[in-house]
Amino acid sequence: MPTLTDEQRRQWAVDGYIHLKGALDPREVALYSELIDSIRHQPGWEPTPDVPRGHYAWVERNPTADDPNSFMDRRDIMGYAQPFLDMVDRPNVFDRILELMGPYIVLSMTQAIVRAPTTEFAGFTHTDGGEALRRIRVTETSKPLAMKALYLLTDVEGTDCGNFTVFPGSHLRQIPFDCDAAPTPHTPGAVQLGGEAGDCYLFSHALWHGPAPNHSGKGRKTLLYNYAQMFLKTYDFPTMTGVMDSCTPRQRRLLGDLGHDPRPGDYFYVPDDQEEVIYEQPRARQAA
Ligand SMILES: O=C(O)CCC(=O)C(=O)O
Repeated sequence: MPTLTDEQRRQWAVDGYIHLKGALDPREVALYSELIDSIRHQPGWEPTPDVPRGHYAWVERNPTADDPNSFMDRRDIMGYAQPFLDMVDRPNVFDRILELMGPYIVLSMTQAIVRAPTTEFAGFTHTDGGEALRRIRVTETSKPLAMKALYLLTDVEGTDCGNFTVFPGSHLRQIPFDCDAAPTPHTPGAVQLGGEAGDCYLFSHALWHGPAPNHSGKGRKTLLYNYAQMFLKTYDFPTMTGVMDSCTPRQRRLLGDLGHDPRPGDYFYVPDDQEEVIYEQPRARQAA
């Protein structure tokens, strides 16, 4: 069953992202926001000065954990609380992801980010997936290699408020750059998106995007769930631990459990029951 409107399909193809309004209700926004505040006090993976850009190190607690508006970038969040796991295949968003990506996918990473209000952060933009994936661009009729769902947990009004910033169409047309001169949230063509707490943006890995500076006076909170075609290596698998027992069969599959011991061919050729598991349908044999 199609879950995207014609306009959303157009926006995905032409702009490389879709804005879903009201994906979370106010009660959920409050719940996830409080959970983000609480995980700051617990150990986990965060960027630290001693690891290269894009890498994460184990920290015992966020350095400014007592200030919920301060910067945090925590990875692999599913183990902290069941609601983070529930979000993996949340129907009103995951249905759309399935429509865009098809059923042969895995969950590649989870992340909670707070962009602190500060004059010291200029924002940045990038494509996802590091140095190699940036050089690979699919056509507009192709399924995406990877994509993210970004959930806003705070309202973002105006510009330079930590806005999620995009260069519409850049998923199809590479922006020429060198490492010293990547486009910024103020480069011509950048669009600093506004939105309300509870909205979700779906965007392609190949879209130039990133956070704008935040001069709003309050922290901008987001949750991110990244999905990839199964044959791609995932960001978080080596650290995804301890949650399998709380998962539904579909969530287990999305976390990389193929239902058998590892063997050559895994992830490139999918298990026979992949579509039944991912679409949560009864197996054809059982139904017959
Ligand atoms: O908006 C943000 O804070 C960063 C989101 C982002 O750049 C990403 O998910 O790659």
